[in-house]
Amino acid sequence: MANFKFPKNFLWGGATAANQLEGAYNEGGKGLSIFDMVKFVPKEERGNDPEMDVRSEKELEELLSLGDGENFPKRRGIDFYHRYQEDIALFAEMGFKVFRMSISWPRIFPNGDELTPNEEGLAFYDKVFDELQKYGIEPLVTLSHYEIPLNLVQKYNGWADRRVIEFFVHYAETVFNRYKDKVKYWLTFNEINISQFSPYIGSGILIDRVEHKEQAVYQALHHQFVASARAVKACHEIIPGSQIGCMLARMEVYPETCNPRDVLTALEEDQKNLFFTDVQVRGYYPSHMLSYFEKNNIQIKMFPGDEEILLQHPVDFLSFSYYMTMVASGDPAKLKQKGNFSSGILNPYLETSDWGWQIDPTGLRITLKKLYDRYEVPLFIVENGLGAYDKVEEDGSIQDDYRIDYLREHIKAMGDAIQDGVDLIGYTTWGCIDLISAGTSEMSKRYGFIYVDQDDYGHGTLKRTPKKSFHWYKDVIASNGVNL
Ligand code: P53
Repeated sequence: MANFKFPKNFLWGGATAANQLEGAYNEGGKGLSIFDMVKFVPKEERGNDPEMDVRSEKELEELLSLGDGENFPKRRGIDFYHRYQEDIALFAEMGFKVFRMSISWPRIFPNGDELTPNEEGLAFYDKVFDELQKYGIEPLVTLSHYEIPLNLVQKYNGWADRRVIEFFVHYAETVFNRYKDKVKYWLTFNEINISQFSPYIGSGILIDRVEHKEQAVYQALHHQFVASARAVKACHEIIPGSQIGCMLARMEVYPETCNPRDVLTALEEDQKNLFFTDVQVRGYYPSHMLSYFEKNNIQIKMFPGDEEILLQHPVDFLSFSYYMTMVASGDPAKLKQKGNFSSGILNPYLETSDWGWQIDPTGLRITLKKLYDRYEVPLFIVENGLGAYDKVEEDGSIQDDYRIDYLREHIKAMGDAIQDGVDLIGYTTWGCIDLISAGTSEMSKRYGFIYVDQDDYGHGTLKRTPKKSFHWYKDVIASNGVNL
């Protein structure tokens, strides 16, 4: 028996995103999204840069001319669009209390800037929410999970243009009104900090169109902060009793040594990561960031009323993804390497996943304590898990003990943090059913409790098979975190 207790109404479940799951990218009147344009690049051919970026008009035009003969895995996802009933039945069998998903913005507004929504898109999510309701599963819905309508990129350079705020708020109000009786839990932007790494995925910016990259990214983020606060306001007005949160890719940073220079660098990297939640939870720009802007010649253009809206409409809870921790050094010779977020410096105390992500359950406890100390609002872990290669045995089973080990240790760390006094309201593991990787577009980087028969090139029957971890997680939920 574990020596900790999860709260009675703890929200256990799993997490997904439309762009990695639904497929049917051109069905039901859906417009193109930014991730529909990202091609699969085999591992051997990948450079050091994140592969998910599209940088220029020219690159985009080339991709548009390729057509479906090329390999665009996010266009096909795992066909949840046609198989949602079967998939939700499996989530229900595991006992999910909550299911995190996103609405694909271009399913509702194919071009992003029109006034009238696409009824077929709205009707699809009605069916999904009704199906969840049938089993008593609460939806937790992300408004924007890397699904910016492509037209907004082409016409406005994405969030760099202030007009996009109005389009987003109109989209948010449309779905709040439509689903007000079905959805209580919402998130505004998934991993809002990702723009620091990929301006295209986070903010829909083609970087060759701007002169000063950081300036454009932080201006776009300002627009996103304002849009997020306005969505919070609208959500509370339209859906009484609703709860809406922000979402951060949490990057806990350790100093490489106790050399104060390393400690200072780690602190500064941490501040840069927490800047986002500082704005969205506290409601104003932190002074450390204003000073960073000044030092780097970045001027944020604010309109009258922006500061008020941020201050008056902070989020109800803070949600985050947690996969790994980083190590920072103050030694300029050890500059952080680029590429899929993994910092260049290895932590000798930690093991690494097949994708170089450093596995750190204790880091989750540290992060929970730190976030709660800083903000004192409810926390929600909306992504965590192990991307791994799975092997189908001759008898058809998948023995994913490595995944169970990973999740068990992280759940223990959550239990410890709760005992330490942290207010944690839920936990949704990432990719509860195998789906397309955000970072690499691989199908073979699997996170799920449910195996999906499909390879990186789209071959396979798409058959769903519960893995060993499926039965394990079912017991975790049934025992409210006691049987691990
Ligand atoms: P994949 C990088 C680092 C941490 C989280 O990622 C990240 C990324 C982007 O690759 O994104 C989140 O699929 C994201 C999900 C994504 C998941 O982490 O690259 O919110 O959409 O699938 C895992 O292994």
